[in-house]
Formats: sequence, C-alpha cells, structure tokens
Amino acid sequence: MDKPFHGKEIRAAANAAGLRFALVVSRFNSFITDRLLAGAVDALEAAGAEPENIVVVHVPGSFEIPLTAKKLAEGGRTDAVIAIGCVLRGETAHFDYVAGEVARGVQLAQLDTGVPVIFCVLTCDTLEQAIDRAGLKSGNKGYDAGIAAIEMANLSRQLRPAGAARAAAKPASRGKRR
Ligand code: INI
Repeated sequence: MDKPFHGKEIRAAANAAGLRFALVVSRFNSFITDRLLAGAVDALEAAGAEPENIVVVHVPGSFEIPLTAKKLAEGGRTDAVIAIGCVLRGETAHFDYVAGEVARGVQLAQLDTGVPVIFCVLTCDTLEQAIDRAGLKSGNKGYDAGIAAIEMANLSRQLRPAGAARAAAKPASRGKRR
C-alpha cells in the first residue's frame, strides 16, 4: 500500500502451537505425495504444532480426497485440513476428471464446513514437473501448504462469530450442580 491505511487490518499469526491439523494424503503417485506430506509436516512443526495435534489420513487416490477432507472437517476436531495428491496427465481424459473433481470437491468441503481445506494437489503434465514441486530438486508445495494451513487456521479463529469464539474458549460444562 503506498498511501497510509487507517482502517482495521487483519493479519493471521504464523504460530501453529495449539492448532489441530488433519492431512489427507493420496497413495497414488506416493513417490511424490510422500514428499509433499513430509514438507507439510515440516512447516507445521517448525511453526510450533505439536505432533499429537497432527493427524495423517491415507486414501487410495486424489479422487477420494474431498469426501475424507469433508468428514475430517465436520468432526470438529481440526482447525485446518491439508489435501495432498498428485495427478499426472496420461493418454486419456482421466486426468481431467480426477483433477477437476478433486479441486471442486476440496473447495466444496471447505465452503460446506467452514473449515479451511488447503489444496495441495499437484496437477502436472509430466513426472518431471511434479518432482520439481515436491522438494526433490527445489521448492516443496507441501511446505507451502503447511504455511497456508497455519495462516488460514489462525484467520478462521479470528474471524469466528463472537458467540462461537466465547463458546470455544469456555471450559466444557459439567452439567447442573444440585
Ligand atoms: N489418482 C491420483 O491421485 N493421481 C492420478 O494421476 C490418477 N490417475 O492418473 O489415474 C489417479 N487415479 C485414481 C483415482 O484418484 C481414484 O483413486 C480411482 O479412480 C478410484 O476411485
């Protein structure tokens, strides 16, 4: 911003201590997805996430990610979900169906539940392109997804309606005293 801004600005914290994360990982192309998973966990732990607050769920392929992400988000025990997969273009139109549906499904999962679901599904033309994005040579999109998950989890807590934030902060009720 070149002009000074005097309104209210919200920036989420980069600290992951006390936040709960669920990672859904596709086994298809696990050579790539294992590295993305490692990158995501690195980012969460480097920011202070406790290992007991990180759950990893394995699914057969990227097509199975959205349903699993939605169930995890609905469970009420996670501040952000990270969806990890790798779809590689082949000879047929299969790529378009899988890539399109996983992107649509992940977006629906977060909009339906209100829990951030971070999209870390590589959609590449070649294995070489996927390798370049999985930390085998340079950057790791899993690490970037971990950073995005922390920001969105903190932001969601900050943007929660006041009543919901109070309820979340209150210790669980132990029933009526006599
Ligand atoms: N799943 C992937 O995660 N990546 C792919 O590249 C892929 N291709 O190419 O077929 C893929 N297919 C499996 C799919 O995700 C489902 O697991 C399967 O169709 C069963 O529902």
